[in-house]
Amino acid sequence: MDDIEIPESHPRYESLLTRHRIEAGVEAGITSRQGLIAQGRGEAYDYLLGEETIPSADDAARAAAAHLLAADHAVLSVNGNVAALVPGEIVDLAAATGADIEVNLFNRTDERMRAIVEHLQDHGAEDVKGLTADGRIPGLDHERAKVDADGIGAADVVLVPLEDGDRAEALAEMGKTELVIDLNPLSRSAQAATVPIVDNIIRAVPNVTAHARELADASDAELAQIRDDFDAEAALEAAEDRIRSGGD
Ligand code: PTJ
Repeated sequence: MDDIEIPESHPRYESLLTRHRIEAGVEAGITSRQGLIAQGRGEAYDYLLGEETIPSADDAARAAAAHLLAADHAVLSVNGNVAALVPGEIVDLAAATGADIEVNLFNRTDERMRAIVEHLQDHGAEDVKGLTADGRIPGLDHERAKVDADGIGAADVVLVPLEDGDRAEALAEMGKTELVIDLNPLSRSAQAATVPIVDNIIRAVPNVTAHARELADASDAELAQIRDDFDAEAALEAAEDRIRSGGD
């Protein structure tokens, strides 16, 4: 999945690169065809947000880093879009926070599960969970309910990027702290999150990693303060305002 040559000076560089990665993900059997549609939805919001990390999303990324560092057992959930867009960046975030990585798919097939696990391993992941699937999320009747009992099943903090709303709600009902990355502040997953990061995953994951590295030596009290200071409702409102006003 080599990236094509797009000059960085191109005004739509990031968007073209993203589209190419999703397209290549579909060709490699990693991303579902529905992933193309999901990308289109996300891109429309990104355009309205100004295709940059807005200040409230940066605050959310810092709060997410604090949650990941303070967790007993954090897991980063990876689907077909996440694997195509930010495979190496997810491995870096796992290394910076001590989190596990688990593949969890809406359109789950054994082939896609294995292709994604291998793709992540090619990007440096050592242990990728998701294939055992010996746990279930209560209240969900689709494939996303299948989790590893010692992975998402046992996690206290879960990062769920580009998720559909019902698993996000079910995880929240299980009492897990949910960190969501979604460009749509009105999506059910963003609304259910303890920490909604309204940003493109391409920018958000490296940003959470940068915050985690910066907070690596922070005390428990400092991490707790950052978590407590974050206001999810205010962050969602700030993102919606930005989308509606189309600027600052
Ligand atoms: O790989 P699978 O089988 O697990 O399927 C994954 C998709 C993403 C296809 C599946 O979960 C799905 O259909 O998702 P939805 O319901 O389309 O929701 C995807 C959400 O991700 C939407 O709210 C989009 O706004 C958001 N989104 C899309 N692209 C990005 C994004 N958020 C951040 N960064 C993006 N690049």
